[in-house]
Amino acid sequence: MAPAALVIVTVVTVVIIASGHGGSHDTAPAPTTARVQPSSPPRTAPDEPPRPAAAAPRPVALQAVGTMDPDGDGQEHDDQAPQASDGDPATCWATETYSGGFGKSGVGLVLDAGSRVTLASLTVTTDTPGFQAQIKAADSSHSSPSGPYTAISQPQTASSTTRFALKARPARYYLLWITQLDQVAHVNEVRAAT
Ligand SMILES: [Ca+2]
Repeated sequence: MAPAALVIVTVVTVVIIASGHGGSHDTAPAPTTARVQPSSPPRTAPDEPPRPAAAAPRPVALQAVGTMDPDGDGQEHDDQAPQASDGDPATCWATETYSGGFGKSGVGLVLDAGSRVTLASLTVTTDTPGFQAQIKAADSSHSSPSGPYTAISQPQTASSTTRFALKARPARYYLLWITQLDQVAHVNEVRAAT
């Protein structure tokens, strides 16, 4: 091949290569500019009804004012009763001591709320756990510390701190009714809440 022809072929080849690369940079697809939509609209607050303000527990002071011993002599360390509501966890009302077995349907501690109130819970603390007890309330129509009383909790075996859930029932007088014990039961403090 003549030198001139070789130059022409070379130039043409360079032009073809250059044009083959040309334009390749502007063929990228247009970027997607659409916003990503959430799959569902944002949640609004759940449709829960507002809680009534009265649902908040409110402490109710109880005064231990007496005892019940219907199967015995009618007394059960009555003078110690106030020590179950004196705010001092070290002092207590103690049942009498039953060394030969309990042998009674129960003995009780009478609690006075001061006025008729519907309690939701009553909590007992003791340094003699293991006795069985339940909570009773005086019939509304007979607002008397001597009852008659109706059970408003399930019986429970007392721990150091025992919370009794109560059936809603307005009453002024409540009874911690102890139905089983090992020789003696102490009630160091009682407290209640609506
Ligand atoms: Ca006490």
